[in-house]
Order: sequence, then structure tokens, then C-alpha cells
Amino acid sequence: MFVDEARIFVKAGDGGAGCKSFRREKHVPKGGPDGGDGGRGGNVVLIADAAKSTLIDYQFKRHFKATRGTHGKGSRMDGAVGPDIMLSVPLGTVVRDDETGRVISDLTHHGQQVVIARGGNGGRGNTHFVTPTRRAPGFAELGTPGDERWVTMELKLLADAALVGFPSVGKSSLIARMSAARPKIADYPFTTLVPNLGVVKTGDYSYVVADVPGLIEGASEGLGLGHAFLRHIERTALILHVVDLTGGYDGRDPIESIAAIDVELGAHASELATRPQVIIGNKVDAEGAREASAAVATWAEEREIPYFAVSAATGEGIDPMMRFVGEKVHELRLAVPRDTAEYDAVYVYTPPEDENLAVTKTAPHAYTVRGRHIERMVIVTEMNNEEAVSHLQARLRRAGVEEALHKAGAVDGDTITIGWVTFDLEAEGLEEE
Ligand SMILES: Nc1nc2c(ncn2[C@@H]2O[C@H](COP(=O)(O)OP(=O)(O)OP(=O)(O)O)[C@@H](O)[C@H]2O)c(=O)[nH]1
Ligand SMILES: [Mg+2]
Repeated sequence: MFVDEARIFVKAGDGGAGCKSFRREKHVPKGGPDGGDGGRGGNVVLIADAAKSTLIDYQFKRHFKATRGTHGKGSRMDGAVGPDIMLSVPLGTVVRDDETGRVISDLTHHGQQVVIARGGNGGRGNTHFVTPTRRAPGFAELGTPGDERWVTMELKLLADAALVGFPSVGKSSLIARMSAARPKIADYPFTTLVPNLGVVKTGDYSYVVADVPGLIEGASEGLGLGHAFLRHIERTALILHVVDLTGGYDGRDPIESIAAIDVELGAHASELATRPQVIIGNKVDAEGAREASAAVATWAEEREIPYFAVSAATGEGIDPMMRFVGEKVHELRLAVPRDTAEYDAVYVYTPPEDENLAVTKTAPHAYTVRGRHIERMVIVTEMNNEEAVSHLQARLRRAGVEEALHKAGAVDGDTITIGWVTFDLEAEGLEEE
């Protein structure tokens, strides 16, 4: 089966720590706070690149780690941001979060970007914690760690048009005529076992054509090579429906053949039944083919389906057909209601389950608090700094953590775990253990 797959581990850079520092001036023993912020860690970003055609780059090197942000310094000097790692992938790459199986993104447009691991935030310097009662904050925040995860990437064929039809009608011969692709061609059915892609250049346009293995009746139920190949047609805007004007390997009437293939397409997915088609009558050079072609032409005209009689063997009729397909593909591309903003904006993956505040009882008198923003408050706190810890307690209270704990049944003296820190629940708030 033609599935190009890769599984990689990505780790974004950690955020740098904020700085705790005070201005030094002549005659002023302790000036105001002036600690700069830590820099953000580098993201790991996937970028769709039309020049790439496989995921082969990710078969060998499978670990990608972005650099951390640097720490803030005194005199309000912020730390440097860690550079992003850009991983280019071919168009048609579908990325999944390994842990949940959730699709993170389907990269279909050149230049489209997805942040698959976010760099950690830089901690805020002590200048941020000034209040009327705390003129000289003796703490700053630590940075947060960058995301890390395994992702699976799968390349799903992405072509503008697919050559579809019974075996041996000449699909591979046609792609060889139309492009630089050189697939195997032979006079027995199922010569082609994996799809071939070819780039066609004609007139003002160029487009990608797929030569898909032959379909047979029952393909939509899995017969022959069935679903595997029908799946590839799902993603093409135009179907080049190839019919053998000589009747082909089973001597069938061309019009019956067209109808039989249409039944399979429609049975596989209803949207395939209405997908724009161009009918290509191939082998017009062969004996008796011109009469058959005239009949198909009339049939197609009645249904307002474009029809071209061609010969992959002699090249007859190929050029006008290629030009027509180029124009049609162009028209279809323009017709796609494309929210370009969707592709211009960089999508940042955030697993939704990370976001909400949730309390779970893990043992008698033991509770765990989850939720990205809550864990983050704890992560950025220097636990050996009393002032920082009391600031954390106030934040947790404001975020509703104590209320949620009491609702879940926690009582004073119970053990509470948030991130990697354990507290005791006390009347006056969470006390570090
Ligand atoms: N006379 C004639 N024969 C052709 C033409 N095009 C293809 N053939 C022959 O038809 C046979 C099948 O061609 P392929 O291109 O392998 O057909 P296919 O549709 O790719 O077949 P599968 O991969 O098995 O589905 C070969 O023997 C070709 O030489 C044509 O225009 N005229
Ligand atoms: Mg073939």
C-alpha cells in the first residue's frame, strides 16, 4: 500500500527564568526592581513544502529538540527567545498526536505552518510583581518547560486529478505520455499496484496527476485493491475517467464500463458520485475504436460531461486533453472556498484536555489538581522562596483551586499534588509540605 509514514519525537525549548534584581545607584542602597523576563523556548513547527514528495527525511532522524530561551538579567534585560525548528513536509501530510490519536493538522497548502510543540514561556522578572504593599518583590518566575510529544505523520496522496478506470485501459500509459512519470506498463490487469504521481506542464498551468491502480466491480466493498485506492481518489478535485475504446480485457461495452466504475465511486463515498469528471476514451488508434468513440462522445454530450478521444500509444488527442484538464484544475482550485487566513495564520496545537481545571481523588486524603494554567502557576514558582510561595497561594485561591478541592471532598490536612509539587491543605491555604 502506498502510505508514506513517519513517527517522530519533538521537544520544544524550555522558557528561560525571569530575573530577580534591583537597581544599583550611587547613594541608593537598594533601588527599585529591574529583573528582566526570561526568553520563550523555541517551537517545533511543521511547514508544508511543495518541493517535498516523501517523508523519507524522518525515517532516520526521529528526534527534534528546539533550543531553550535564555534567562532574564538585571537592568531589565530580557532573555533571548530560542529559535524555532522548522520541519518541512510534503503537501498532503496528516499529523496526529500519538497519545490521543487526534489529528493535529492536515497540511495541504504550500507554506502552511503548524506548531506541534510550543516553546515554554519565559518567566517574568521581579518588576512584574510590584504592588502597593510589595515595593521590592524578592522573587521572579521560572520558565515553563516546552511541550514534548510523539507525533505520527502520514502522507495521503494529494493530486489535482486522478486517472481512474478498469485495469489495462491505459492509465499508466497516459501518465507516461502526460508527464515525466515512468510507471510499469503491461498488457495484464493490475500492473500498477501503487499510485504514481506525475507533474503535467501545459499552457499556463501545471498540475499533479495520479495514476491509480485499476478498479473492478465490488471495489467499494473491498474487492481487488479496493478501498486502499479509492481512498486516494477522495482527495483529488477532478476525476479523469479512462475507458478502453476497444472494450478492454473483458470486452465490455465502453458505456457500460463507465457506468460500472461510477457505481463503485458513488458506493465508496457519495461525494465521489458528483465529483467533476472528464471522460477519456483511450486506444482510439486501435481497430474499431472510432465507432466506439463516437458512441461515447454522444453519450457524454447528453450528460454534459467533457469527453476526449486519445491514444496514449500514438499521442493523438493528448495535447488538447492535457490543456483542457489544466484549465479545469485551475478553475476548480479557484472555486474552493478557501479561507486563506486559515493557512496564513500559524495554527498552534493545544490538546484541549490539558486546559480545564480538574480535581481527582487518588487515594484516601490525597487529591491531584490538573489543568495547564494551574500547573503552570506551580511550575514557575521557586518553591524555596517564601515570598514566591505566598504569591502562588494567592494565585491558586483566585483561580478557584481551593474551592474545587473542597467541592471534591478534600478537608484540611489532605495531601494535594499539582504538577510535581505536593502541598498540605490548611485552613489558611495550601501549605507546601
Ligand atoms: N493500442 C493501444 N494500446 C494501448 C494504448 N494505451 C495503452 N495500451 C496498452 O494497454 C495495455 C495496458 O496499459 P497500461 O497503461 O498498463 O494500463 P493500466 O490502465 O495502467 O492498467 P493497470 O495498471 O493494470 O490498471 C498495455 O499493453 C499498453 O501497451 C493505446 O493508446 N493504444
Ligand atoms: Mg497501470
